[in-house]
Amino acid sequence: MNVLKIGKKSSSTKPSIFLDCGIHAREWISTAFCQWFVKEALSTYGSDSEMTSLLNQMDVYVLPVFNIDGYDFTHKSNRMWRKTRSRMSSTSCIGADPNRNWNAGWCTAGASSNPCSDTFCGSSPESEIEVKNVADFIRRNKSSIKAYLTIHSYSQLLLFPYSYTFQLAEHHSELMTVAEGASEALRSLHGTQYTSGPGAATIYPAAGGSDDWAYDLGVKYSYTFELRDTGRYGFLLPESQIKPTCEETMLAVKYITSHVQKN
Ligand code: ING
Ligand code: ZN
Repeated sequence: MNVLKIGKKSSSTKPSIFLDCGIHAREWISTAFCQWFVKEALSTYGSDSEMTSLLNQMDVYVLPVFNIDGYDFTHKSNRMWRKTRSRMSSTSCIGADPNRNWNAGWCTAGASSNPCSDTFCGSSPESEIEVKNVADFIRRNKSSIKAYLTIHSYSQLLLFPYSYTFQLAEHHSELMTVAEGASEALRSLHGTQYTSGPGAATIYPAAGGSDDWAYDLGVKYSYTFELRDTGRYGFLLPESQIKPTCEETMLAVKYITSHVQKN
């Protein structure tokens, strides 16, 4: 797995933001967004004041493809694959859901203990090597990481903790205010409407998700994006929508990073 660190070089550790794409194999617009983000960062540093200030003050860790084996499988065998491609000796079913495998209310809601299910939570928290690697990375850099952003599709939602419980997060009102500002920024470009809220109440209860785990570790600004669309094309978002989706999502991401920088 490769993670990029983007930011102005510094002799001391800068505060940082962690961004991942492609936790789920079939959500191709997600991996497209990380690629777009890197291009924008490199091509607008020095000309765009918001990007310049962000990369001067902070580092952005970009994990462009989280679920590498699953992503490869969607190109070669099954376009609708979601999970990892790990094997267990006890079953012929393959893979676990990398967004049900984190140690956050693990396997208590909206997840399955059946290895053949698309929402299989895995044999234990962090049983999936991809999840273990990213969790280790975030734990190791915990003191610098101020925000965790993870990109999924589809449904046009901006979600934040919690998904494993209906309880409101300690920073619920700030997380909600920032999410609504980000959604408004996103909508300003092409009119795409997003709904903001805690995962459990906004999409469905689901334990073992990465945003809940990062938040409980102490990363306050922890958000899950569900990009376009709302179901017409779903995971098979047409090529013509890649650019507008990435452009509008950039505005929301920049809104959040600006807020994080100020806090
Ligand atoms: N949706 C997410 C999923 O993993 C989610 C929703 C977000 C669940 C945050 C848990 C935590 O099911 C998609 N489309 O993957
Ligand atoms: Zn997903």
